[in-house]
Amino acid sequence: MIIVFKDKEHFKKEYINALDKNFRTTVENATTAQLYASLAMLLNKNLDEDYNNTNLLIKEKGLKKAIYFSMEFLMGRLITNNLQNSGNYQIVKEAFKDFNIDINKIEDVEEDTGLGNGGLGRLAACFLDSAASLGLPLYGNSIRYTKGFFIQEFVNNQQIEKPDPWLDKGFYWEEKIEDEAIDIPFFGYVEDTVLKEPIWIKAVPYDVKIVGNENNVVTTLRLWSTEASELQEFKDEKYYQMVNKISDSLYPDDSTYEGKKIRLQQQYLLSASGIQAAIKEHLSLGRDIRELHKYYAFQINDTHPTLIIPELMRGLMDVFKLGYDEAWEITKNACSFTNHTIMQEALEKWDIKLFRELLPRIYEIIKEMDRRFVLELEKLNVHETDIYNMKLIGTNSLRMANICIYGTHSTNGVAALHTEILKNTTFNNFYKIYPERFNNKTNGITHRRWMMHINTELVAILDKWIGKDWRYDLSKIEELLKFKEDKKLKKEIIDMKMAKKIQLAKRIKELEGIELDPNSIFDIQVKRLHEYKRQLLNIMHIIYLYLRLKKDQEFRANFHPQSFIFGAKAAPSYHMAKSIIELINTVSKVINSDFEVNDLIKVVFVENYNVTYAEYIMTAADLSEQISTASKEASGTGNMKFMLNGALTIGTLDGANVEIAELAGSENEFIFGMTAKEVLDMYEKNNYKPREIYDNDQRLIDIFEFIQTLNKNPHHFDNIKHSLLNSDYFFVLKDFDAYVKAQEIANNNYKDKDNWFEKVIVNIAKAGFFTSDRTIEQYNNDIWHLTKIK
Ligand code: 26Q
Repeated sequence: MIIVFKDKEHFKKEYINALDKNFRTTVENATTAQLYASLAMLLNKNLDEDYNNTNLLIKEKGLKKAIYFSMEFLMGRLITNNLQNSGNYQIVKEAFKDFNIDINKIEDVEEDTGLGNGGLGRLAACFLDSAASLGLPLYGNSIRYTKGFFIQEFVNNQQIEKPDPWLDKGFYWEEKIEDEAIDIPFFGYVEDTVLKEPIWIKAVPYDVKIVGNENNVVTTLRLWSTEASELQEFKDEKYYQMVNKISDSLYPDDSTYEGKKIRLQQQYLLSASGIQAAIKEHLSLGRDIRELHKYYAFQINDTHPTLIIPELMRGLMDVFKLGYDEAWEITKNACSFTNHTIMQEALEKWDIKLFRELLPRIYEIIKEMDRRFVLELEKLNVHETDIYNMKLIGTNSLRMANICIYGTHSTNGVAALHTEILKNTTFNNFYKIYPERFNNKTNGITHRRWMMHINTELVAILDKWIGKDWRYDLSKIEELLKFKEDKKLKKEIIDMKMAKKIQLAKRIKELEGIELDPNSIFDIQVKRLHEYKRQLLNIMHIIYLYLRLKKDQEFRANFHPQSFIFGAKAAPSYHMAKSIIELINTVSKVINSDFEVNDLIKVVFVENYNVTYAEYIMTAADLSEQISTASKEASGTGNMKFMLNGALTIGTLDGANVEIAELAGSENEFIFGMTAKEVLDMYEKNNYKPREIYDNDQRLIDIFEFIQTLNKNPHHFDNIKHSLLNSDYFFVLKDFDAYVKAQEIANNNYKDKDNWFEKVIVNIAKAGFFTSDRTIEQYNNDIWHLTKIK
């Protein structure tokens, strides 16, 4: 176990020295910012030894490394995790107590490292924690965006985006590695496979330490930044602008044409720098380039880093002069691909003209890949429409998913249902030809951050009832099941949930100014705002409830108070998503100030939902809202965090909800609505008539009449109504009745505390499967084949 500091007194001495050295100040006189900065710097420096030893061991033993290429790593704060995993949290906490300082106040100084949009980015962060904690040499590779994901503010109920200059306040966990900078060429033209007169950009790596849990392993997340290159002779204003733009900001999940070129530059920069760094390291250790795939596994997180495939081909052929076939075998063996979406419109495509202008040599290589692929398919007598659909290059665009499936040995989905849909629908044509490439890796979450660090109340209960082994092997949490009927355990779980609800209520009171009753059901939907995730269905049900509570006395008498909590950011150009946020905020104000009902229901939309907010929210839910249109949510990971902390799921059979319901038993969740098969069939038959549903359901008519009263312009929210009546692509109206019924059952069920908390215990006990430690072990066993460091 790494204890960086021998004991409390040792830490205090070093810390007092650090404050003096950094800021010429003392514990008594320092600002919280100085207290935080000195703690972060001191800890970071003290992790060096384990970091160096980890590197040395990997080199000496010649261990294979996996590089996780991802445009996003949504890390949140590092301080707590680094203190906890390094085994120093208790010592430091005690020392601060002696100083009369609340350590939470110091942790609160740290800004979130928000280098991601949502699920995909947070998954990458969980994977780093799990791999390091399992002792697997997995390294993250991404971009050091000067601005993280935007900060959300609400003005007149509407979302406003503010930049997130997260580095400005000081980021103490990174180290710039000047020596390992790499020059990356863009534009230019190709003569005989050689790129002429490109514009050079320097990619400079900053390494962030990733601390394994109490195992002395420290790996890294490498973030590439951009600077002017020494190779670039002509440098004007425009050049410097381009240099800055590339690592300036993270692109929110939308597809406006603005900024497309920059996004492609980011993707190539990330891919080329990572691949070239690996090749350099490989050669510097005296190994043969032909053995690259034996020492590196490159994981492609969604299609955003697709270009590692042609970039690796370019290196092997143009620089190391291997033949095409040999280069192809190495590339395919080294690379593997994870898909995170089945939404057709989200499958990445790049305009040929733009691509060829920016990356002329890479384009040639993809063209050659495509030519050979078509020959292979023709030889296999594949039907010509299938060939057209599978080609890497379509009429106007490059198809990144096709390149990934063809150019790797493994394609995986992120939940069982999702992988089945990939195999049978989305990529069925590829599956028929390469069935052995397709596999499932159901997502996971690191139970250290998402339970141990944020729910010490639950940790104490588990330790007491089943011992501590579950901490290192979360499947052992199932031992709790034997006690599910035990009154004492139930009481402790009830108290834990109450404590977490009170803590969240306090935070919400402070930040949002809204008071919540911790005795009410905490019903929570937090995730990106997307029509397919159906926050709209949630708020429509709330409006229905509101109207009914006001007029139906019997219903009122039987209703258990319920607090509805939302958190979500909408992509800045996603108008419908922004309208839905405005609708929820508007409804929230009406309900919360209506004395006829506000002791029974409250609605809160928390501002700027991010990882740190999530750390308060995930533990405090009674009901976890997972209500996407079946087939649309690839997996979801919030659903797992809620489950592990004792919430019951109200949800559709979508993504990993299917596995949650299978593991915990659907009698212990509130499952409703269309199945994925029904949804996909209905799309195919094209016979859905939302207007008929609307016309025949007075509740829906009343809801939209009410919505018309919310704004002085009755047509203000008409876009929402029109979209539902004219297409309702995500079947909100069709699932409305089933959702209302599921909500009614849940509300009723909550009144029987004994029964509810037995279900809660079953859910906690069955959540072991969802640790990302399990996910990472599976990636390793099936795809990467790394040896553990110890
Ligand atoms: C694409 C083009 C241009 C700009 C941005 C993007 C872009 C950015 C982010 C496209 C997609 C994303 C993020 C996708 C994502 O988060 N997917 C989620 O991944 C989770 C982890 O596997 C799953 O649990 C979720 O179901 C899935 O929605």
